[in-house]
Amino acid sequence: MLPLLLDCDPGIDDAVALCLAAGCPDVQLVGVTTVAGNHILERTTRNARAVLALAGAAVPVTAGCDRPLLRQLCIAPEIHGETGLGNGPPPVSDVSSVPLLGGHAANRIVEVVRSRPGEVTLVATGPLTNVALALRLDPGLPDAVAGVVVMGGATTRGNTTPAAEFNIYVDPEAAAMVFAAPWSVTMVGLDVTHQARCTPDHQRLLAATGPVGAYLAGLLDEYRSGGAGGEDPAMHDPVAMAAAIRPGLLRTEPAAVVVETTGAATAGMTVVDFDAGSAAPAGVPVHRVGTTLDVEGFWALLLDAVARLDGRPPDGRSSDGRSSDGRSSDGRDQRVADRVVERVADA
Ligand SMILES: [Ca+2]
Repeated sequence: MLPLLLDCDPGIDDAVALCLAAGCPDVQLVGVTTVAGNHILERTTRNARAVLALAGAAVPVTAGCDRPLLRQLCIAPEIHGETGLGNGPPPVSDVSSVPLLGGHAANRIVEVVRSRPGEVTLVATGPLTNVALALRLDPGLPDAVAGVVVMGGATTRGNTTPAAEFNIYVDPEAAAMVFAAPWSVTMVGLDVTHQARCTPDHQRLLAATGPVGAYLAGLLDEYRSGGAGGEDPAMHDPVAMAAAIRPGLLRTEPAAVVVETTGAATAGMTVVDFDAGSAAPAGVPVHRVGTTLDVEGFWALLLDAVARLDGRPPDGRSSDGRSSDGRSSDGRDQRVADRVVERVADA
């Protein structure tokens, strides 16, 4: 079992990442911490608990920073909806099955990692405020984690400004601290997450698994019509989660990464130096920057995890070959489903 701690700001794609972790049989989700980002902290915390409740995962949640280290918070309701999970009702109204711990997320990160030295993988899918504070609290944290995977940044172009991706843009100072720390971050940036687009076929397969998949498919409809402007939405946070669970899905290259904090037009830009990756000067951490994703392997992992949460076989079909909503799959669905089954069988 892979012990995994998720720091997140749900957020539609965070919700999918949470379900991926909760449904993956070889992952032990040992904690969830929340940060302000896609929405205000109160919302991201409530949303995390609601998604975990939907998934039937009573993983304790700890709230963290309600604003970036130095800057004003900016949130993204135009992309993630009025509630941070679209504009509709929450997936469950009673979140009491998912405990909300007292204390601060930064302390919780240190506590969980230190409780199992060398074992816990930290995945961050929001602004890096909590993680930066955890590094300040415990400078030895890099030696105590098994790995750290960050959804953030880009090697080419941003999505919030021409230079910056949202998570890094919201709190560039925190991100700069995280990338300057003496650990090797697996950076899952836009260059990789844009390779995993959620097509209508994928959405139909998700919807067919049962209530959890149907809820996520509905959220992805809002993602598609909102921030994605009608295009197939990129699965940012789930790709980072998948890279933590199955590192082989992500091809990476070593690189030095500096986060721009002072540029008038470039604050939050991740300046990725691949040339320095193999010969970085002493004291400059070498990170693993994602370049290519095994897209079909990613979808196989995600659909299998959600199907497990819904108590369904991975392809969403019951034994009579019909989809779980009673309709026969059309040809395209069938082909995607067959590939998913093959991939799951290979895994
Ligand atoms: Ca997020």
